[in-house]
Amino acid sequence: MKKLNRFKLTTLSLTAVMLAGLGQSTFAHTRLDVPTQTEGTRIINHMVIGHSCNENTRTIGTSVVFPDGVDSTILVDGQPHNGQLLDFLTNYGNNAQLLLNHSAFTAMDEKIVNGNVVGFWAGGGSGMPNNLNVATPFRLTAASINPTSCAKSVAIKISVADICEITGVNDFREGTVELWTHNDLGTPFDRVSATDDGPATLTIARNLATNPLPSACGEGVAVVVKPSAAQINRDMPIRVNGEQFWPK
Ligand SMILES: [Cu+2]
Repeated sequence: MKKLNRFKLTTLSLTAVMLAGLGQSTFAHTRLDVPTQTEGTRIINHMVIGHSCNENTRTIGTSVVFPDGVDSTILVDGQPHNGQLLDFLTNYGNNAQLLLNHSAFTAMDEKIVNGNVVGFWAGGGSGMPNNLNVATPFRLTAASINPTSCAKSVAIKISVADICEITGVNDFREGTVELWTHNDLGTPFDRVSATDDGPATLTIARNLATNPLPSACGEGVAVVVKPSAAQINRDMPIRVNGEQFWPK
């Protein structure tokens, strides 16, 4: 009898802790564990899924896409830049290495285009319930900022789709998928949102001690890199050996 009471108490306090956690995670989007890295540094970062598609769903897979830097949109203090990404970053293109991790999903792989890792996916297994989080680990190298540029920071916009039900694009809706993507590219993967608040951002900060701004730069500029619509359409689907598993 005594034992039972203690068990009941423990269950009660566990429930209280879970409820408190639930309230918090409702507002947590899918974001990088470490959203800002100094240029040239390499760390093990994580893409953290903060909640499932809704309270009654489990996240059964995730698809992540980095702008490839080839046909990406580059904004400088909000204005389109007509040159190349090389004007601001000297070694961008193959900066991520997915780490094998079976904690949440049974299958995973990198997405490779022209020898570069442009994203990764993970899926399979019983998935993540709404009240827990998943942290997918990957080694991430922050590219170096071109010393001749005026960039004080370069924000890389990472698109993510967290999948709760495998559907075609026509059945993307509340409960089947969470799209942490741009709202204005014109792709089937676009987030429905009034503001462009979807993607997870990696901000690469200039190391002002070892790579000071040229004197002509003044305060420096903030650069943003977004994927093209063509790249999102190419790289967001999950394919294994050429066969597409999502969307379908
Ligand atoms: Cu959220």
